[in-house]
Amino acid sequence: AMLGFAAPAARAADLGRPAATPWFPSAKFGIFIHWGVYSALAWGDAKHAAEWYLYAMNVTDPARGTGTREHHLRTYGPEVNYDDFIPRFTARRYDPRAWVRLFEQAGARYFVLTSKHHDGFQLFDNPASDRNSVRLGPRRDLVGELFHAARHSELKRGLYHSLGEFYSPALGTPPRNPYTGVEIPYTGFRPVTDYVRQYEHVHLKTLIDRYDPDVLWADGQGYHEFGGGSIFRPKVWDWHSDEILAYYYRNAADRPRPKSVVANDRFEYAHPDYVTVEGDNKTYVLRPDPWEACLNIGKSWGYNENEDPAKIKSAARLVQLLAEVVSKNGNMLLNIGPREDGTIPDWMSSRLLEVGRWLRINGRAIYGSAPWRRAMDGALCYTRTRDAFHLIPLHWPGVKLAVPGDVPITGHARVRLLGGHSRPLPWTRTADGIVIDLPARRTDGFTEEFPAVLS
Ligand code: FUL
Repeated sequence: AMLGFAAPAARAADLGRPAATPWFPSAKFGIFIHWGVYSALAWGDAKHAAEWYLYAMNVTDPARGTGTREHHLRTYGPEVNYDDFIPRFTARRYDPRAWVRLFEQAGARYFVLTSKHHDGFQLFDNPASDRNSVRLGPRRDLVGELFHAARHSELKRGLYHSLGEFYSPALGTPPRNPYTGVEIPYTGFRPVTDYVRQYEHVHLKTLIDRYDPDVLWADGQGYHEFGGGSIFRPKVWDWHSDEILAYYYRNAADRPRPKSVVANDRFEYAHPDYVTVEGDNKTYVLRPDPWEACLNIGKSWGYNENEDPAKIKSAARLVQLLAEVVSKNGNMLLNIGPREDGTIPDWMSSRLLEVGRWLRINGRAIYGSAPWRRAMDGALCYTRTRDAFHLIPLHWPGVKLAVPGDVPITGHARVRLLGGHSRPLPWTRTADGIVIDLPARRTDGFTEEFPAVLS
């Protein structure tokens, strides 16, 4: 017989991942930040979020949405190019300490800032390109300042980095004036012959060396040929991400106290640390492995003055989504889009503070929790922690909460409502399950639309 001895699959795949306690699956809630030159244009159309402005202004096919193209022509005229807005991205009132305080008050355990989006503008200096916020526009290291401000906080620090770019001479798709088709400079660009190794890898290695991120959130991996008016062309690019990820993990492992770091699933590397599920109206499913729902308060990731107020989610809705995602073993990465000057609109920060207020009372059922055998029944979610089982009705159920008979409430179990009302609630077993008597009114200070937690 053959004595085959195959190395376990995980060995080949682990790329030297550090042996440190993973923080990511317990963190549950993070803040995503989309900020860049597009924040100065601050405009999205029905089909394009604001951070896609550079692309959207080039769209000529009405079926794909020419709203931004028309808006630009109307507002600025055909001579003004996207890069003319680099000086209007000022970060003038950027207060990274205030951002960190806000994220902490929101109850977030990590953040992920765009170090570069698809427009190719970097929020940090690097040897591969001058198209960045240190050389141009704000003339500040926007990444470094936020990481520095958070250095003593509990927040884990992450970076979103788009591998591909809409238009780049290095990709054979230089930018053109959308209205004349004439080729225009790609401000700050320095010619390279190998986009992946001389440019993208230099960015990522610089980010790892200089900022030591806890999360690397790649994106734009399939968008390397945005140009010529067509996107999502067949993939022709190899990002050699295994090299970068090995470098990233080694950086986290080779130190007196190795730390756990994660990379998302958009590196085109076969063994991501977690899977991302993006956008609204997604059907979330309970998954055994770490995953993350990223979503927006409104519709656009980048700041959009044209945001439809009817599409802005309430704080209660955001908490409902958080509870659902967590009951399904996921994290929620909730996005904000600061203005070009670094201020965060009130309608964003007020919602974050509401989520934080809810988490201060109910976080016991969220942070560090694990899913139960079912995520939810109807509008009732479940989580469990080491010594408690948690029921999370997505909104106030009224005077009685009916619960299926198989939930682990047995014997002399005591059920308490978190927030203000500490007495155990009477419950009885009926033919169909369990019925818990609730106080006549909510005592946790939230309106009926908010989830409640019974532990
Ligand atoms: C997508 C991007 O195209 C969006 O602009 C946004 O950054 C979202 C989180 O990821 O792939």
